[in-house]
Amino acid sequence: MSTIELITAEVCPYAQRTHMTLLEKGLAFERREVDLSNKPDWFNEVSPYSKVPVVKIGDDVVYESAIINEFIDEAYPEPPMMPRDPVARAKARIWIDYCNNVWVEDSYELLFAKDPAKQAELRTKVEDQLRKIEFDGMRQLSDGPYWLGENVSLVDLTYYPFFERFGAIAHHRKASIPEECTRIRAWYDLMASRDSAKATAHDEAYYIDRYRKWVDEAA
Ligand SMILES: N[C@@H](CCC(=O)N[C@@H](CS)C(=O)NCC(=O)O)C(=O)O
Repeated sequence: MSTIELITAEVCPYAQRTHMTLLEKGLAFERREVDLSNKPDWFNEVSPYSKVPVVKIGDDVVYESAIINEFIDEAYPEPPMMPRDPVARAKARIWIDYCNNVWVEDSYELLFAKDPAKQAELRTKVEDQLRKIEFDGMRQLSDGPYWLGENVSLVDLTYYPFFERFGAIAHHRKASIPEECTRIRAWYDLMASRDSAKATAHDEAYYIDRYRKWVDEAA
C-alpha cells in the first residue's frame, strides 16, 4: 500500500484517536499538522468536512475518526482491534457510538453551559453517564483491564482522548468521576501508561488552561 498520511491537529481528541491507532498498529506514517484557526487551502480541498483527522493513502481519502479507525483495523489487521464475533463487534460499536453521540456531547455542553442551573443539570447527567459507562459498558463487556478484555481495542482508543480532557472539564465545572467507577479509574491509568498515549498526550494543566478561555467566555 502507499504511504499513510495523517492530517491532524495536535489539540484534537478525534485526531488523537487515529494517531494512537496508527501507533498501536506499529504503522509508518507521515503527520501533517493543520492550524485549525487558519486553515490552508490545501486542507479544505482534501478534507470534505474541513475537519481533522483525515487519512490519505495514495489518492484515497478517509475521514471521520471512527470510520478511519475501523478502516485502519481492516486494512492492517495485526494486532486486531475489534472483535471477530458479530455480536461482540456490534456491542463494541454501540459503546463507540455512546462515546461520540452521548457522553462527549454532554460533557462539552457542560463545559460551555453559562447558566449555573443548567451546569448542575448537566453535571448530574454526565456523572450518571460515567456510571453507565462503568456498569453497563466496561463491566458487562469484559473483566478488563481494557474495555474488551486483555487487549487494547478501538473502544479504548475512542474514549481515551476524551478522558484525558475530562479532568479539565471536571475542574472547571466541579464534576468528578464517581467514586464507585473504579474500573474507569484503573483503565485510565493503564491507558495513560501506553506508549501511544505518552506520545500524543498532554497533562491536565494544559487542558485546564486551554479550556479556561471558553469557560470565561461562557461566564
Ligand atoms: N466527527 C469528527 C469530528 C472531528 C472534529 O470535530 N474535528 C475538529 C477538531 S477537534 C475540527 O477539525 N474542527 C474544525 C472545524 O470544525 O472547523 C470525527 O470523529 O473525526
